[in-house]
Amino acid sequence: MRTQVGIIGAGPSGLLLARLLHLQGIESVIVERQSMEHVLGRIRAGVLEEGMANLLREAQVGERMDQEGLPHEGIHLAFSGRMERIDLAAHTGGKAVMIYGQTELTKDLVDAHLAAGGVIHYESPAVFVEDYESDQPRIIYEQNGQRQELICDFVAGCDGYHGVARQSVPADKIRLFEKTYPFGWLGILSDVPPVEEEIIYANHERGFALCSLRSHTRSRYYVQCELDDDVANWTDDAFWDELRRRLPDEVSERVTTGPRLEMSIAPLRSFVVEPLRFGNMFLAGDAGHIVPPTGAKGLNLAASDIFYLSRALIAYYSEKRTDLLDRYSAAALRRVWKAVRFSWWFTEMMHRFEDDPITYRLQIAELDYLTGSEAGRTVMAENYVGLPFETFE
Ligand code: FAS
Ligand code: PHB
Repeated sequence: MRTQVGIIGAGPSGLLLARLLHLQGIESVIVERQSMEHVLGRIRAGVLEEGMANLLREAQVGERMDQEGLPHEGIHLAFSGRMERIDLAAHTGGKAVMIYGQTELTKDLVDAHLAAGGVIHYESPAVFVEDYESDQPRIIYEQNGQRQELICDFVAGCDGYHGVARQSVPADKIRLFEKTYPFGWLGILSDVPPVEEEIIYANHERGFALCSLRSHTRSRYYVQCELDDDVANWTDDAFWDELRRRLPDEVSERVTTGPRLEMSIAPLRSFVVEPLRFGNMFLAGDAGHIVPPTGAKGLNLAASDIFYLSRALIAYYSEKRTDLLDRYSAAALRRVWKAVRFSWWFTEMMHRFEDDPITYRLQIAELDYLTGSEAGRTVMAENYVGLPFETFE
């Protein structure tokens, strides 16, 4: 089989790229390891920066988000028994974030792409990318137990942290930067009204907690947990009790509890690949970088990668330009590293580090300074709403 752009992975990165290319008449084929049900069953991100929201509108899949999504102009930082609101809009000239689940936007992208005749091969894992340095790179994948070959002009590795695109590159041609954290996040999804209209990030001596939401009737909460913890160790009541212990009293007493729809543990890591281009193969999204979810940046970095990569491929097919393809990796990584830094800084400031009492005092001092300073609030706000995409045309 042959196509213009072969895409590995039908997560947000791969689907958004396929959609943006399709609207410009550029053909693509997506191969996805999992079933559609498995991909659509993932409970992940919930906070969209304006850049992502605008790309979804450009991809003509923003309608349900604009109807059902919740624009948020502030977040709360809870520490030392108190709550401080960061007015995102006031400190960024009116910017906000959109609360709309990754599950939902993935559904919107799949529905639109398939309705437009897009080709997505589910349960068809890529096993290797061959000849990515040539002008006819090939994705070797399996379908119904048979080896298949997809010949392309370009390959987009949108296959996440565990994907094969990156693993098709020899170790001496690629640099990996990784930092792991000694804790994870235990998350619950429950059909209960959120405790607060806006997101709360809580630093507590018992550990970090996060109060988020998917709608006015569906909440998403997290508590920091040990890396070797297990969901089986937690009853719903145990989760709610621990969450409430980590929140200021005036918040804790307002928490509405209920049964889990889902409970899972996510590890925290920072991970960056350099470069993001190898001949005619490009890495985008989690295939190229992972950030701890503290800053809500992971999905939003996939958006900026796809912003740059879609424009580069469109410029190639419409004007035979290769300059944007040449600029992709550096442009994407400049924004990635700034988001990795912010996510690292926010994670270090909000989480409990074992037996290190001075760190807790330093964290409280930083939070007290940051929320007491216009400059500090601006730093938090402009990073949280998302740094701008650079001009790329
Ligand atoms: P994805 O991992 O979503 O998609 C990659 C796809 O490639 C998958 O469908 C996979 O099955 C497929 N694939 C892998 N190997 C393959 C192969 N060999 N062949 C074919 N297909 C293959 N980000 C935020 O911004 N905010 C958050 O709040 C947030 N919370 C998160 C919570 C959790 C538990 C996790 C795990 C992540 C969270 N993230 C969050 C980050 C997350 O949303 C990612 O950034 C986002 O899914 C990135 O999208 P993709 O790059 O498409 O990667
Ligand atoms: C979520 O709603 O899942 C969420 C919100 C903010 C974060 C991380 C996750 O920083």
